Amino acid sequence: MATFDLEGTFKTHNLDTAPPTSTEATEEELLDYFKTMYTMRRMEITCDNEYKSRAIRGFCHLYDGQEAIATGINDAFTQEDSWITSYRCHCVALIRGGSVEKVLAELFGLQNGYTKGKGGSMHFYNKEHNFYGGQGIVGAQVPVGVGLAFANKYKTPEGEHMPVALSAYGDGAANQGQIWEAANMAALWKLPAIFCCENNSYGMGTSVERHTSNPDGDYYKMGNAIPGVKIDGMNVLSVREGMKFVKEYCASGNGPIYVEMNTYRYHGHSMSDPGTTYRSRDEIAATRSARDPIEFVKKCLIENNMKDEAELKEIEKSIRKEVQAAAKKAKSSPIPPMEELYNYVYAEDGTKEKAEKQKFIRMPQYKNSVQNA
Ligand SMILES: Cc1ncc(C[n+]2csc(CCOP(=O)(O)OP(=O)(O)O)c2C)c(N)n1
Ligand SMILES: [Mg+2]
Repeated sequence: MATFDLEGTFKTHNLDTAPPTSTEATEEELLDYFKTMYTMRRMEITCDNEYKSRAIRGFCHLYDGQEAIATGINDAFTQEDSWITSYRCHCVALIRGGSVEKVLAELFGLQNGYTKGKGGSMHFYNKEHNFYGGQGIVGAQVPVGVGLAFANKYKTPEGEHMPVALSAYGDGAANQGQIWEAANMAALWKLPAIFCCENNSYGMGTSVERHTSNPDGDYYKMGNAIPGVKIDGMNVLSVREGMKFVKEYCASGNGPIYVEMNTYRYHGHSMSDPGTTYRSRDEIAATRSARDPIEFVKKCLIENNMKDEAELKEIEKSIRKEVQAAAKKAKSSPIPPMEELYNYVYAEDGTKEKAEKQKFIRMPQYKNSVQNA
């Protein structure tokens, strides 16, 4: 066990209390964060390679650089808490009941995938772990997340702690009207809703300096009357402690809260963006060397004599092998059968797994469309 200083890693808005200025973490916890984040990193790098070899097609948005956010939130949450995010969702899918094999099989469009090969990169979903995706439309997940917060409040007896509902969105999405409308409703009804902006400094190809009228961003203040917390999203311990604080605030009936995670994305916006036309290679390299979330945890382990450099290298080596093996196994999955097209389209009564058959499915060529008279 060691103590870690969190001074300066939080800012608050409209709050009388704040997350703690230090925390403790055990070797086991830190090692677990390191392994989780390194697995995420390798999984995303594998996606990059598989995309370039055309085994993965379509849209594909990678999360490398942002791993501490999903990891820290997950540690502060239980499976009862709801979580919904944007298209940049592979690593949340992994941590909410997934496996590298299931995530990659989904990206390959195969039957053993997380969503049986039908969702692809942007549409992961896992009801059992209260993970609701994965949305391709910028900002659209936020009102849905407020609906989840409504459900959590509705189902919890008055006065008891509620599960919270987190909607993650980007800095580019943050100025959308639908977020404000949803936040207003959440505040009026005191819903346990967390508006979590993952500020990675860029919208698609536009920096925060260009896309927001507030040059500092200050996304944690955007709820105006709604309180907010800014968290160092590259420090998994800050994310964990900040989100424990935020969760307690919302779960105990105080209403919604805004969170801004300060982070960075290493890859371009998606696989079709090299990511270097609107920012410099030096900026990316400088972030990697000064703020990398995985290097941060490694440093915590080494400086507290919990693990040495060589031991961590060995762990990295074995994770690389595991991810490679998972990719191989994912590729051996069968392709989804034609019938899979009809499943989960319309639910019969909300309880049955198998949905009713759709009467007509329009395929790209009309003559190939499917009739189910
Ligand atoms: C309503 C809508 N407008 C535009 C797009 C195209 N688009 C996809 S992602 C994106 C940028 C979003 O940036 P940000 O919210 O910062 O998220 P990040 O990709 O950085 O995680 C845009 C404009 C879309 N998918 N939906
Ligand atoms: Mg962004």
